[in-house]
Amino acid sequence: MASLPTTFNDWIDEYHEGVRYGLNGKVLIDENSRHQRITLIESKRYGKGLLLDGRWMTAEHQERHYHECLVHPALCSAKHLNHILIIGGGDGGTARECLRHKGIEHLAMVEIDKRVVELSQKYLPSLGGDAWSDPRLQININDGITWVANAADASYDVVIVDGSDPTGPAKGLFNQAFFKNCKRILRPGGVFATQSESPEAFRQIHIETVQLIRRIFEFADPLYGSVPMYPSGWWSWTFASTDSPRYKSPFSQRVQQVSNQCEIWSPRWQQGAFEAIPAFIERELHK
Ligand code: SPD
Repeated sequence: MASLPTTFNDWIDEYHEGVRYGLNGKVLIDENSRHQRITLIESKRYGKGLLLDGRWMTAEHQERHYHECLVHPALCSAKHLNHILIIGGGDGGTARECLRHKGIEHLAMVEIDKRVVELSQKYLPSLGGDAWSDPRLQININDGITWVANAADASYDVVIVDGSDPTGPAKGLFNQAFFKNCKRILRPGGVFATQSESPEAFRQIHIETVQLIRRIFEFADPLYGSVPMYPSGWWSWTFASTDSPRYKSPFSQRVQQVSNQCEIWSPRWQQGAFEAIPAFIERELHK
C-alpha cells in the first residue's frame, strides 16, 4: 500500500503484480503489530474493512462471499462436529459461520496476532457477532503451525485454515509439513478446508497448493467463487478428506440449519462451484 489516505474520498489499494485493487474510503487505524502491519479502513461501498501488510482481508459488507464458502462445505459434510479447529481467522467471520452449526461442542481458534482479534472486535463487531461471547469458542493467541504440530493425532473433526497470502506469518500455512499435520490431527470422517488463493492473480500458488494437498490427502478438490475485493475477484477454497470426497455431499439436516441465512452458499451453489474449475487449471492438475 503506497500512501495513507485521511479523507473519505481517497483510494485504499492493494497492489499486486502491476494491478491495484482498491476501495474509496478513509483510513481509521494503521499500526504495526509484532507480526504485521494492520490497517482498518472505512469504505463507502463495503463498510469497514481490514488489510494486513497492505492486502485485503475482509470488509463488513462483503465478508460473506468468503466466510460462507470456506466454512459450510466442510461443516455440512464432516462425519461429526464435536471439535473444530480454525487456524487464523482473527477477524471472527469464520468462527461466526462455524458456530451457526448447533452440533459443534468446542471450537478452537488459533490466531497468531492478538491485535487482529482486538481491532476486529472493536471496529468490525459484525464479523464475529455472537461468536465472541459463545462459550464454545476458545481463542488461543498462538502460532497455528506450532499448534497443529503439537496437537494429538485424530483430535479434530474439521480443520479450517483461514490465513493470509503465503508471505509473512502465513507463509508456513502452505507447505507439506503443515498439510501433513492437518491430516494427522483429523479424526476419521473429518474434513480439511483452506483458502487456496486466486486461480488468476495467484495462479501458480493456487495450482501448487491444490497439487500438494492432493498428494497428502486421499481426496481433495478446489471450489471456485468470487470475492470482489481480492486480487482479480476470483477466489478458491480447497477441501480434503481421507475416506471419500465427503465435502461434496452436505448433510441435509445441517444445510437446513444454515442455508436460509446464507448470502452466497447453498448446496446448489456449492455443486456448481466445485464443477466451475477453469480449463487451464484442470489441465495443470491432471499433468
Ligand atoms: N488475499 C487475501 C486472502 C485472505 C484470506 N483470509 C482472509 C481472512 C478473512 N477471515
